[in-house]
Amino acid sequence: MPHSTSSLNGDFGVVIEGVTRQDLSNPAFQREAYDLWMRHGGLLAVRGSDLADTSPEELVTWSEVFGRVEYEGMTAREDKMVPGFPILRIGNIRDEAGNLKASLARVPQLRTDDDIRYNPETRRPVWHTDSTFRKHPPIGSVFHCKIAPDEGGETLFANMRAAYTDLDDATRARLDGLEAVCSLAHHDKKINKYSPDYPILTPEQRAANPPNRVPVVLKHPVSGEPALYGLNSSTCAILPKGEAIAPEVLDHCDLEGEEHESVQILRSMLPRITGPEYTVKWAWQPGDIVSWDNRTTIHSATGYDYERYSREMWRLTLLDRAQAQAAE
Ligand SMILES: O=C(O)CCC(=O)C(=O)O
Ligand SMILES: [Fe+2]
Repeated sequence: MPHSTSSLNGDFGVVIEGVTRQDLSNPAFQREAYDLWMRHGGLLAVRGSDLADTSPEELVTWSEVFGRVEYEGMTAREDKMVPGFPILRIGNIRDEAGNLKASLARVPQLRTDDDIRYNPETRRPVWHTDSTFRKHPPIGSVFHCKIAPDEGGETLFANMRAAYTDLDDATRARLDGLEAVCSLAHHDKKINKYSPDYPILTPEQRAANPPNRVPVVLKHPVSGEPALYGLNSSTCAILPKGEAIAPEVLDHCDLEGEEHESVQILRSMLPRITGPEYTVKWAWQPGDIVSWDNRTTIHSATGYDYERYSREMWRLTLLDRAQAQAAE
């Protein structure tokens, strides 16, 4: 079957259909896919009738097209990984003993497409950039569907390049000078508040994970294009670039702290930048593989009926190849 390619929302997001497992390791197809990914704002889906049987090896090979696959941290979550591979299972599947075999975070289901837009009252959907609290945040992810619920469980994506470009000159100039302060302690505490069995950091872990600063407007290292960046549950304050963190602001980044009011600069923009002109709702079919770029997109999970349906996703994390080499 020949491939057919279609855009998802204007020039944001693209899907290639009629893809086979063999295509995933074909260098010409890989080049075409990488090029499409770059030209469509860092959101690419592939779909095809035999992709549900994609092996872990094939998925790793495919993921390497977009970045360096991360192997770190595998042992910490061994029971939730595909054995022997850097692949995290996400969903609600269990083994015979009833133990969860995947990482599960319950979120409300979308009632209508109007719920895609961020709601400041409920603070849902939880639109975010992944892991900005890390010294070298991941550049993206590859997400593969093994089992899809009959309804719900979609993943939402928003176009942060267009969201930035569409701002007025004064706002762009203001944001260009800012940094987001992102703290793992703040992140874990926030999750612990609604999922009390989620562990908070020990004093040693807090010392080993000081807050990280990321630009609010990130220049993509390959395309050179700017995009809004730094929205994460770990974002505890927004500061002018290079400005020292005052002790009272630092308190907001620790275990007991609410996020500092400065985060409103970003948060107040969310309803607008998650409106229909910027977003894609990806409804999963088994076999689908989506690659996203954290430097140009934000995303959010949506819920499903966790008692009634099963969902199993395989997730790989992508690191910057240049950075990985520099660190070695
Ligand atoms: O489960 C999803 O749809 C998205 C989960 C997510 O945010 C992630 O894997 O980074
Ligand atoms: Fe995420």
